[in-house]
Amino acid sequence: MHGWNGKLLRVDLTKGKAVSQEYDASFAKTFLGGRGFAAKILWDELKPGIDPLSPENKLIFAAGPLTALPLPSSGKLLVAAKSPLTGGYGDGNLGTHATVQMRRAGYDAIVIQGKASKPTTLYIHDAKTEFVDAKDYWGEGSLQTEKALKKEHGTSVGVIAIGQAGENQVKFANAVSQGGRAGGRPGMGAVMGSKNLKAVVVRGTKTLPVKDAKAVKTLGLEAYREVLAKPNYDFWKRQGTMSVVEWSQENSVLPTQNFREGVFDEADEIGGFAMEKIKISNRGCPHCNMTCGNVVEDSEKLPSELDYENVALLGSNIGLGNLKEVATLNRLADDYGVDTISLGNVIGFAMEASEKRLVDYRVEWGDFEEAKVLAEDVVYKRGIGALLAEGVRSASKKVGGDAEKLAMQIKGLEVSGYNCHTTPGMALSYGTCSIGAHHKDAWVISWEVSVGRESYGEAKVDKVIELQRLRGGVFECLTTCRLPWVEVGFGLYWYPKFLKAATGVDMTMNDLFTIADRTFALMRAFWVREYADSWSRNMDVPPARWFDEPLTKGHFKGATLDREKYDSMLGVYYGKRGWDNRGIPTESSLARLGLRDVAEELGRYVKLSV
Ligand code: PTT
Ligand code: SF4
Repeated sequence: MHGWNGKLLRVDLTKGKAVSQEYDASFAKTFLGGRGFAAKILWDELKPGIDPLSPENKLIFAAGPLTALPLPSSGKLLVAAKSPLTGGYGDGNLGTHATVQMRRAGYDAIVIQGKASKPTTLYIHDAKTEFVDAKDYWGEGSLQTEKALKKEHGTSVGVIAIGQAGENQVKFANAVSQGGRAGGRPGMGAVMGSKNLKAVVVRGTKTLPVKDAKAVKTLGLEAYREVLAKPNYDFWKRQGTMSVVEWSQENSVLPTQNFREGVFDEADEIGGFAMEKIKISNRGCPHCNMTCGNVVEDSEKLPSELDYENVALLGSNIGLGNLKEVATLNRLADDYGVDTISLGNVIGFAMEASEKRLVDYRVEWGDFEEAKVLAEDVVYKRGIGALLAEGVRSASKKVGGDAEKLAMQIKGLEVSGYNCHTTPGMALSYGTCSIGAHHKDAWVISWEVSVGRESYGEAKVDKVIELQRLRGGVFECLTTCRLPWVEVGFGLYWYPKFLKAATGVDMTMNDLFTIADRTFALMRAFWVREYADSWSRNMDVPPARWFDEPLTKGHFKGATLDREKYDSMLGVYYGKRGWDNRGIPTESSLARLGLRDVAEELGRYVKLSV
């Protein structure tokens, strides 16, 4: 096999053992890498109904056949497990040197099971694996932990660490690397914490086994040049994803005050141009020449790396219009190792619940000092923080009454940075995303706003599926960054060429879409098997607020989503996916994707349509 190493590292923390396991070319070509590998392994190997925070859960770090090669933005890593936040399939994607080092150590993925008897760092150096006592780091933030581990093992190692949120098993704790790259929104950090795994440190010295090294090099040089020559390149380097703040404000989709509005009076204070005034430097992921991490100085004079989502959720969504203060909350979230999107959601939920006197706790919109205290209370599970640490779905149920109307989540995952009162296509994207309400699979909103947001027509369904195939499928399985294509218009036609040079395998974009659909069906099957009898079409429906509570500000004042039209759009989506009217893949659609065995197993939990 070329391109792929053909090996996974299997780690059992309970036994303190690690073994290398080979996989064959057929597995590689059927599931490609990253998300494809993770979905297949979790489907095959997890017993349905297990507690995600028990030793039985498996934590997977997976790369793809292009990852770590000298090709544009190839330094990404998928982290996946059964999610403690949603109870379904969970994953995230982070840029990290650990992915480069893992591939050079000879592995395409690390699959971790069991639980260490004490805080542990997994240290991998090529074929050698060690379980190192991490007691000195337990209780430390992720940033300090990474720094210390690099001091101990050398600066060339790749490190993925959790902070206190992961240790305390906050349900939306994530995994952090490179001082502020973070991944695994649906609680992948909590899964690490539940396994007593403080960090993974990895170093590899091997050469990747590509089919045609010369072609990879030549294509890479040409491709990097194409990225550099794109008209939007300079502006992208200046602002990265931060320019989306102004775009969202102009289009009335900036999440504001717990998603009840789409415009924020102080949006200019937290947008891309405001960010440029306090920017110190750019950071990025390995092998990327369009580095987009905006490092700014926060209100405590410390560096913090800002992206749109961090600012939308920890800024406008909680009514905070001071970017340096937003940056401080963001830096604390990175250090604690907690997802900024869910954190901004739970804080927004608490602020609104306080305003409506639904909880016996007071916090005002935009109160920075109190938001800081609240973030710490969430991480250490103190007072109301203990409730919020479970996520808004669970917290709102416990508060009861009208609180459920304030819970901005789908399938248990808090909504990311777009208010959908006026964008049915984006609502469908959130509704059908494979991990819950995240924009990663189909960021359809910019296209939707340009073609007409009012339609609930078939074209929108088609676009959502097209993007889910590309973003949620091709890029997550190749495990390279999608932003060269999304943001500067780097051509998709490069990827089959890269794949051919790296692996020797000819795959067209259509072949890649089939892998994407297979992976998507597997992730859906995973959800349905976990929820079994309680699974329903409602799992794909966005929060009630967007249907029932009109916007009170901006150009779209008075607007809401239409429930009936959304439901019929969802029906069209199911039909095109080959799913029945409950959103469950039919036997024949699974068979078409080569997943007959999945149909057989799923049929034990729910009756499948033919
Ligand atoms: C992603 C989600 C996002 S999406 C952001 S900002 W974004 C938030 N970032 C967080 C953060 O930072 N710190 C923190 N403690 N929590 C955070 N939670 C949020 O996590 C990120 C970039 C970005 S910036 C995006 S869109 C793209 N995402 C990609 C993806 O998903 N797949 C892929 N193949 N390429 C991608 N490229 C881009 O990567 P999750 P990163 Mg992220 C401070 O983790 O769980 O996937 O959720 O990884 O290395 O930071 O790069 O406006
Ligand atoms: Fe990382 Fe940004 Fe480069 Fe993507 S574009 S690889 S997120 S630095």
